[in-house]
Amino acid sequence: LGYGASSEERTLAMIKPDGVSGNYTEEIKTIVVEAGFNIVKEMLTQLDKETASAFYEEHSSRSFFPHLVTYMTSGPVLVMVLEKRNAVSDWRDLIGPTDAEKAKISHPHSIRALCGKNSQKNCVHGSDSTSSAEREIKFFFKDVVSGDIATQQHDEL
Ligand code: RTP
Ligand code: MG
Repeated sequence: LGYGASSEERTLAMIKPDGVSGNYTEEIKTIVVEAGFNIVKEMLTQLDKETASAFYEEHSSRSFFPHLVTYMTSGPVLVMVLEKRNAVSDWRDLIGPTDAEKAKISHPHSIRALCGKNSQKNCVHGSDSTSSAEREIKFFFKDVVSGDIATQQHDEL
């Protein structure tokens, strides 16, 4: 594939506070690279309430939302932009279902089975669609777009 190949896709991945504090970062990054993803960007950061609430705003009316914000602000997270063909759906497949307890049974080789605990503490995030990926990548990395590299360089001129 050539420079700026349009078949490459990007997604937003995050190692959540339980994943970082549980020392799963290196193991997860090894899985990421062995699955063929290129880690385009990464950032270790502590989310505040406003940022976590804005990131998950689609869930703001759900009963679990306050717990989600408390969880996501409980410690540092590692945010990554991952790139490969079919990055969005391949990363969702690799992390497994939302409920880590169920993942341990139905998807025992998934990342959530490895380091998640339950339906809330599930150690990793993945964009659920290409449009979510575009929004979430811009949310954390204003200088990275999900389009090809040539377009980015053009925009930066
Ligand atoms: P994510 O957005 O973090 O990748 O997770 P997801 O798509 O698999 O699940 P989603 O429905 O988007 O939920 C976002 C996060 O909210 C927490 N959650 N808690 N019943 C509960 O207590 C509950 N349900 C969801 C989880 O941390 C989930 O990943
Ligand atoms: Mg989601």
